[in-house]
Amino acid sequence: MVRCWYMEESSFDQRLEHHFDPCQYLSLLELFDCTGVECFKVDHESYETDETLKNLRTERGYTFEDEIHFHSGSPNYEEKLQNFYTEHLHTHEEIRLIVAGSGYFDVRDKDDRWIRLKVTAGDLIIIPSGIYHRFTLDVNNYIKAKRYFIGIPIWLPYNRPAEDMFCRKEYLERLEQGF
Ligand code: KMT
Ligand code: NI
Repeated sequence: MVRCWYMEESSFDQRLEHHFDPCQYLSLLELFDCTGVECFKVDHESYETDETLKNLRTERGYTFEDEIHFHSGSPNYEEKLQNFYTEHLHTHEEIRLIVAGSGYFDVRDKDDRWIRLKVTAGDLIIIPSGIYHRFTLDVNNYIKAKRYFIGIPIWLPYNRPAEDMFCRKEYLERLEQGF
């Protein structure tokens, strides 16, 4: 299951956990309330027949899927790692099911503080459109994830600041109203 905590912001090695002392964990409900991020548990060994995934696909209408594989031997590894870790948003939800390996998604809460989400095999996360976020591998340097999308996929990141974008304004309204 996804674990999440407020992260301290030192720039020292992005692949570490970056806990405060003492650690400041959040429950998944607290995470949802202050970000709108949703987390689910899926059987990663037979995800094709997993009921949770099946229901999400039909209820939310995912029509596209592919797989992303990212590790220290990937082409342009350093550049990609930095691009993933540059704070950005998207005009659509970012839906990821981790099938192997692990990593961190960082998301900004309503007070603009970083929350670090540790994802491992079987974690499915939905990052709302319009929220500032980023991704990094952890010290194991390996992740394999399924990506889902409603319609024709648009993976374009818009780096912060993107305050004038419609999806940003819409996100802030939903955050204000409590999703
Ligand atoms: C993304 O779009 O930032 C990613 O998919 C991160 C790498 S795979 C979990
Ligand atoms: Ni993204």
